[in-house]
Amino acid sequence: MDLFSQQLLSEFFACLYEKELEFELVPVDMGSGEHKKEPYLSLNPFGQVPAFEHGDQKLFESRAITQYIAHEFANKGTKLDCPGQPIAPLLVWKEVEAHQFDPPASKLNWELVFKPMFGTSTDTAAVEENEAKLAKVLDVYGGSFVSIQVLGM
Ligand SMILES: N[C@@H](CCC(=O)N[C@@H](CS)C(=O)NCC(=O)O)C(=O)O
Repeated sequence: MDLFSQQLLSEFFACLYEKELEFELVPVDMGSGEHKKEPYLSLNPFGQVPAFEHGDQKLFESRAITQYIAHEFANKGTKLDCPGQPIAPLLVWKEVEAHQFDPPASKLNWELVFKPMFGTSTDTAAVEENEAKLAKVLDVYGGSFVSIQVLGM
């Protein structure tokens, strides 16, 4: 089982350790553009980290990878699904995380953390634009809609 990534990804480590799985972390040198060339592109044709290999199975997209691990190793380690719990809030808020929260948060991570690390300059207009988008999402997360719909308060 191999996890290809440039950085330490807490959600994968949490998932792999909870499932008590052995794996190898294969570093991808994004600074030299390793993720945009073969052989990495054969793991993720979009040239992004992370990617994951389990036997003949090759996966990319972080949410697909963690869901695959939870499903494939359902009977090992900690149970990561929630049988018997209402499914609707889980489905909705998983999509919100993927489509509302993650795009501006990832962009800010890229501009403010990775670009300086690789010695390239931060796009300040992109930072401003994505800070504003993220603030709107965080307002929803902190608002009464979430308290009622998700937390049932
Ligand atoms: N939707 C993808 C996003 C992956 C992603 O944005 N990866 C970033 C690093 S955290 C990346 O590879 N950026 C380099 C690029 O897009 O060229 C996932 O969740 O796996």
